[in-house]
Amino acid sequence: VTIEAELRQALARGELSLHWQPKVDIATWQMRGVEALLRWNHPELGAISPGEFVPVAEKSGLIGDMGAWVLKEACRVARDQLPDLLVSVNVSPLQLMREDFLADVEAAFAETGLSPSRIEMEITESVFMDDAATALRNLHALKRLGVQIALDDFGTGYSAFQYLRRFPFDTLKIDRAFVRELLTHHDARAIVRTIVALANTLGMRTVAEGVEEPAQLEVLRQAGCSEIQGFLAARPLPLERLLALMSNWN
Ligand code: G
Ligand code: G
Ligand code: MN
Ligand code: NA
Repeated sequence: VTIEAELRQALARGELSLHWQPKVDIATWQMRGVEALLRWNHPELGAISPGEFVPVAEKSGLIGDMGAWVLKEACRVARDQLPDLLVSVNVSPLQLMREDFLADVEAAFAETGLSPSRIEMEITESVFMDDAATALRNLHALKRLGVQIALDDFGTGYSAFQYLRRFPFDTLKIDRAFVRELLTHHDARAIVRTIVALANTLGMRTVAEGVEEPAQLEVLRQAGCSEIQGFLAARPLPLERLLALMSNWN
């Protein structure tokens, strides 16, 4: 049996779940939001990482149904359990380009009654590589609905400042590759400072990913970064553990 066939059944069998990782305001240490991260617990193979199965879902077209499930689940949790947090979901470029994408998004909001402004979609800059016109059309449609849009993994891949001019992203997520080298490499520190200054000038929130050490936090604070996400604040957690963490956060 292929991983693709297994994945097709996983959705139906309820083997997929979401973990939640907090985003924390650097100035106040308040929790501002959470990122939903997909997990697959296979009955025999155990945990399979999204880095492995998301590409399979993309190739097989299953990304449409999988993404729709993630969004609906995130909307339900945002509505019922996380009323004060912005809830972020990852949207793959291939998912965003699908013909049924906008209908699925509208259905999730209609069925849950959640305001679209409660949801942020994290999209990587590779979305502009194949069919930039369709990508832009769908991004603008999301924005008109009131969904917030984050540019994920910024600074890696085919990164170009040009992308920041093509669409008014609400949030810029600084890739953890830069954060990892923040204390050891002057160039990483200079790049992060410049990215944050640019984002602030353009009116975008900045979220630094992969923050593990207090000293990294301090550099980010001095750079003017607004939020961090990373093991220093919290790991991605099952919902019950996130709620427990929230109940004695501050
Ligand atoms: O949580 P983890 O570090 O294992 O995530 C690995 C990668 O999988 C990350 O790049 C993350 O963006 C991606 N990912 C996690 N959840 C989802 C999801 O629901 N949809 C998509 N398309 N990608 C996801
Ligand atoms: O590509 P994306 O940013 O969506 O991926 C998020 C992934 O980063 C999650 O799979 C999560 O497990 C991982 N992650 C989150 N915080 C940290 C951290 O502080 N250190 C490391 N090494 N990984 C992290
Ligand atoms: Mn992400
Ligand atoms: Na990211």
